Amino acid sequence: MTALELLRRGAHGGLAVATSPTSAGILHLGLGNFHRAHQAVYTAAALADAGGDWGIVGVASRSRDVVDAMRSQDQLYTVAEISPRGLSLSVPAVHTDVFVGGEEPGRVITTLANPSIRIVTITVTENGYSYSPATGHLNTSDPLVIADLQGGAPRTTIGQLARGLQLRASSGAPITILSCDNLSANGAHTERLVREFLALLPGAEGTEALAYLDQSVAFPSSMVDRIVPSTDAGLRERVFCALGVWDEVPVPAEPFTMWAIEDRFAAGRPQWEAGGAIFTDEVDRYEQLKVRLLNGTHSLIAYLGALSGVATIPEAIGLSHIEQSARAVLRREYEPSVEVPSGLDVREYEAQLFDRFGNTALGHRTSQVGTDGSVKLRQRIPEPVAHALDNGEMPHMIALTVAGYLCSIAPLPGFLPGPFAEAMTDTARGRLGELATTSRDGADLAHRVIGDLQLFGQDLSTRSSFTARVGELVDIIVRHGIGAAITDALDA
Ligand code: CS2
Repeated sequence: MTALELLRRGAHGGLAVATSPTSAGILHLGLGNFHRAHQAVYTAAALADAGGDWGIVGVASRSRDVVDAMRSQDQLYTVAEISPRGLSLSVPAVHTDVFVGGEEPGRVITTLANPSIRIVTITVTENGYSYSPATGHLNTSDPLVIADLQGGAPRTTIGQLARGLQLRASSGAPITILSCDNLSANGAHTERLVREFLALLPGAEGTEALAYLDQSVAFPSSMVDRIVPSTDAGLRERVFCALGVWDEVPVPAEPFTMWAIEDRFAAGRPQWEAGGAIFTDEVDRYEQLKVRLLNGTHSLIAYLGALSGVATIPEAIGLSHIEQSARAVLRREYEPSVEVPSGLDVREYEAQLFDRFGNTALGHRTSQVGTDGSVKLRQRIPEPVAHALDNGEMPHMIALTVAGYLCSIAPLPGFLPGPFAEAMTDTARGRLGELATTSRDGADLAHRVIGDLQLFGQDLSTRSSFTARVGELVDIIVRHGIGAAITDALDA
């Protein structure tokens, strides 16, 4: 597929194709499907509306696949909005260049230091920030962080940001670093990790960069939302049938999309409002609402669904006891812990969420949402659990989510979690799996993981009644199955 072909077909077929920008103002770290169906789409709308030098240089962390395919397609690809009503295609032509950061780490730094780049956007997932989930600080025992601190071309995102900013400090050119990952207070979190990295550098090296950060670098927070599954062969075929050209890397996405951003940019920004972005002082509220009501409920559906032998989120939510559990966790346990953004109707938000979870045409997989639970749940559960317990309530459905997670990732000997749970990847799988093989029962496992290991942070490690309830539910799952555990939690 060439740009020309796409543009010609777009002109004749009514396909939305933005005009490619000639120069880049944004460096994006994490060229995955999410970025290509989210920030890229907003940027295309901004360029179509107001123009500007806001092309994107996209950096994939390690994988060559998307980079090679995009290069052979003049950096173009299709976003396929999928709903039970059908397929709607668009081509956000906003990338001026793409490359693999793991192969060219020096280029990440020099691009970041180039004064024509004025924003760095980041989607490297919760797992990509090199911090210790227990403390929230930079994980200085991670060998990759240690290597980045010692010099040479950095491999971690935080190392790349810190080294790039260090180099940029000599020009003094202002820049904005905009995290778009599901981490609470993601701007402040990213800034803290970059500062911790710089503070550990010897002599004046870090001090000068820190002074530059004080003067010229902004780290606003943002809340991003769009369900974006992975690409499969079926989608390539469908796009080919609709478009008549072969796109190797189309991105499937739900029609819904949201981006709430703190309007604190050091060197300008695209008119992302044109794509519907909300600039607000209440990003923290949007973020909590989304990370808890959407992502927290999503995790529950994923673990209960996978353990019930179900491949997709819509199939799982189609089972009445899982739907009931999802409504219970959202209403009784997540919702009371959040402050709703002004003007947002939470009942409408909830109704929309359940429509989104139920999008059968999208087929979002339980194994995808259940992946990396060790890092994701850390963002989703500790505060709502503390909120409930402090109000004298046991959050049974969040305890069930954690029990489902443990049974999926660290099954006790003799328990078979099934193929969808086994397909979930998690950096803690090895460690937790070992703990499970030597645990006496669910109570022992929960105590070791939540208490001793502090997998979900220090505060939760001290909440022994919650840990005990998780352990009880693990034992029910192991002895009587997931259905019995759901009934137990719902009836409690
Ligand atoms: C999901 C998210 O994989 C997960 O954990 O909850 O990726 C979710 O689909 C997005 O955050 C929606 O914006």
